[in-house]
Amino acid sequence: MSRLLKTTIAAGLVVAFGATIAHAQVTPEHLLKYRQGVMRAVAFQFGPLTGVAKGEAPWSPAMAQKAVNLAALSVIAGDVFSPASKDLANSDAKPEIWAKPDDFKMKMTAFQTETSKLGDLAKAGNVEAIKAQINAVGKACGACHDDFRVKR
Ligand code: ASC
Repeated sequence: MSRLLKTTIAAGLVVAFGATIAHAQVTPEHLLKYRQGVMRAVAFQFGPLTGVAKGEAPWSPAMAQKAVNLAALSVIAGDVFSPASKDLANSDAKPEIWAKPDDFKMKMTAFQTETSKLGDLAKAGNVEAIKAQINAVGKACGACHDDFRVKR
């Protein structure tokens, strides 16, 4: 296949796919799945890290990757509570998220700040400092859940 043809096909795919996304209707159900998927991804990074903090699992390159992933996911977590998603059924998100946006933003920002610190520490590799920071992240998770997630 010629290079020009390949480029043309690739450009066509980009246009077609882009148009699909642009025109796809984002339903409340999509927003809920997005939110729950992102929060689940957060939990699947953080869960194993809590094992390190408790001394039940060794620090490792895979754990360092989870810490870095978590820092990136925390940024995305800031994008999954848009007002367009506030009236979803079957959600553990409390209405206070949208009724007290400044409080919520403060807690979300704290979560992002703590995970960012953890990501930086993970790259540096001081395990005692990492363990302490994993606990700091857990506190930030819990502080937000206390006020803004339905108890379960
Ligand atoms: C987790 C998880 C949470 C937090 C929270 C920390 O692993 O799923 O929701 O930690 O329990 O306080």
